Amino acid sequence: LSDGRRRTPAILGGGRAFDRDVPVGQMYFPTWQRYEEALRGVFERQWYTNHGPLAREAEERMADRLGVRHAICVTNGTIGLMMAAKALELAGRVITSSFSFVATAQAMTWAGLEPVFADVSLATHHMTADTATAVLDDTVCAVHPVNIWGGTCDPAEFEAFGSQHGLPVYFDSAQAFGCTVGGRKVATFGSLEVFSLHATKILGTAEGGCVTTDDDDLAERLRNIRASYGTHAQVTVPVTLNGRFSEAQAALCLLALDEFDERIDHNRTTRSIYRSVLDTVPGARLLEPPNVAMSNEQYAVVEIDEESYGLGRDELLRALKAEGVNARRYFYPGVHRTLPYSETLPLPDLPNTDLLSRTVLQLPIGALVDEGDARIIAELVGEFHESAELLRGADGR
Ligand code: T4K
Repeated sequence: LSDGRRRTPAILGGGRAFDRDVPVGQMYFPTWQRYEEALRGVFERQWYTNHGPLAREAEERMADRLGVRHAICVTNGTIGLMMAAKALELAGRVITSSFSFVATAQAMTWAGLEPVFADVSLATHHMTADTATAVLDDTVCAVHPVNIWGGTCDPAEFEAFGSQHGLPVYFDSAQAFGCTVGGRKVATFGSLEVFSLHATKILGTAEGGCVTTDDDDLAERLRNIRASYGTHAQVTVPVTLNGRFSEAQAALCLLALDEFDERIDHNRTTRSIYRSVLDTVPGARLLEPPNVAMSNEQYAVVEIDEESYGLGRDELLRALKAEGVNARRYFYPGVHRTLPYSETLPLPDLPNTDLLSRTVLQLPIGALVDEGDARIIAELVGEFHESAELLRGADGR
């Protein structure tokens, strides 16, 4: 590769560039020794869940890190989104982005709401006040922007939009933990924000989530919903569930907070390698996380322009997979084209979402990708551009 030698791409029968599958997920975990040490205390105390000492400490440290009054840790991000809708006592239709993970809309459906899909900006991949306005009507009861790619929408713009139309605004910030916008930390915008702490996220607790808010009453409602009227003063809520954060999750969370800044640094280095190589490849553009002053750098998102790159996104994906590069086409298709929405809702006109879902590719980044891996992957993208004619239509079978 970097020495200029030509190799036969694996999809055409050559040897694989990697002898393992390189994942897109972050997969940052502490060493086994550190985790064992933390879990020893859990076993000694024989207190495994139900808001134990590690969960309480994790919530304090999360709130501190995020600069918010309340950080309510939950079993996973999806449950956090379901709880959010119930805590806000929403009823009706909610504007959101279809260019997201299906859980964004599915959590609404669980909560008895109907998603109204707004389009996104081609430049930022995020919903804007303009695209939300285009689908706004009297049946809408809230706005739910989604922050993706370690970037965000313009959250202050949405706060103003909510005030102007008398609508609560709550954010799916599953992919934006640790980001800042114009001097304000993501976690403090709108009525509340929901983060995912899944293993594929930069602050991973295997499964996990966190709901943040500066509103004391809302926080109390969320805590009551989380644990069947829970651990704090009881307040009336529409419904409860079990969204508890176990001590095992909390142990991982505390260790992850210790390592968080190093993880961002590692991701930043990986992205800079991708950027330096991909800058020389026509038609393969690395997206910079939009709107943020600081990003968690947790995604390497590439837009493939078929005409100048020479191959379509899916052809590139197949060629990468054959090499052991487990790139992903998040988010394909847009949620509006997935079940049940494709059958139960009129198909909305979302040209930008449809275009991005055909052209965007996630490259591996995170703990399991070192500088050498990133260089090889970026060079493969360049090599496939050079060999586009040979590769067009190849399916590796
Ligand atoms: N809102 C947004 C905007 C979200 O992105 C998400 C989650 C949510 C809401 C909901 O939050 P959670 O309820 O999940 O906390 C993955 C994640 O499971 C999901 O958390 C994430 N977004 C979504 C974007 O990606 P899949 O179905 O693509 O995951 P999977 O199993 O295919 O793994 C992805 C990559 O990571 C592969 O390369 C394999 C690798 N991997 C994965 C796991 C779990 C590993 O190497 N080891 C592992 O343990 O959804």
